Amino acid sequence: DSTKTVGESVDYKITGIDPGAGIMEATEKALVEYELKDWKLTTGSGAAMTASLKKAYDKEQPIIITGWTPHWKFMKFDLKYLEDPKGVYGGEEQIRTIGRIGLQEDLPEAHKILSQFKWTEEDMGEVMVAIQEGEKEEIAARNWIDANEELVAEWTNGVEKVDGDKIKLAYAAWDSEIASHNVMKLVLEEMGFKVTLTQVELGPLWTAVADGSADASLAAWLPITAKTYADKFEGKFEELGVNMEGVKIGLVVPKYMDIDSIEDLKK
Ligand code: PBE
Repeated sequence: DSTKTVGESVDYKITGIDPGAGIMEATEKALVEYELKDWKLTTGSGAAMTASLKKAYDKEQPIIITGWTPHWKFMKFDLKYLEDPKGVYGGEEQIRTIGRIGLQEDLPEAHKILSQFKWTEEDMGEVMVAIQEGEKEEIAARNWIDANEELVAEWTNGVEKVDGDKIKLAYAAWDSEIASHNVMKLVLEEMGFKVTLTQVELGPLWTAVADGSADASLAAWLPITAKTYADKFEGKFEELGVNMEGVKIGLVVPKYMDIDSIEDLKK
């Protein structure tokens, strides 16, 4: 119905993900900064969000989601970021690898691999799309590693194999992090580690790295998205390096929607 405002057409709803995600905090802030008083942000999960997106998209219905890049949704659907003139979502950032204090002494070879881990949006995209198309996470990771031996060799360059040392990686249930952690699990296993992946929300993830109950995570979107956690746990974790450049979060809509900016939500 073209006589409706955007707000009316989506019931003043932005489809969110898990409550601990940095993008949820940023979106609550956006609602205040853009004075979107009648609007609400719903909570759910990454998987529920993409299911809602698919459902709306198939019927060409309006929907506004909390979105991020890299993510397979941009490869499967024609989507666009809403402009953010107030800069609430902060533009491009990085995904960084974080480790617990003491990791270098206790597991120097893992520390080295994690510090050397760096790939691109395209690399991660291949793993994500394979999983989204029904491949098992571990098989998608295996196939990607087999096809990218040179890059993987850079991560393990100068590393000696170990004999069953245990390492625990914490990650969140987002498609981007499911891809990265499954790849790293196999790489560490090839170097002799016994790897446990634990899936938690973002708050518990940072707590686990800070209190040492997890060894590392590849899921630190900084300097903006996870800033609250990085500030809270300052001095209680080590930054091991940037594992991806040029990533981004924001509000995302299908291209068939006739709006371009977060400002347009007020109309
Ligand atoms: N995300 C994906 C995360 C970082 C990676 C955008 C859902 C977050 O909002 O914290």
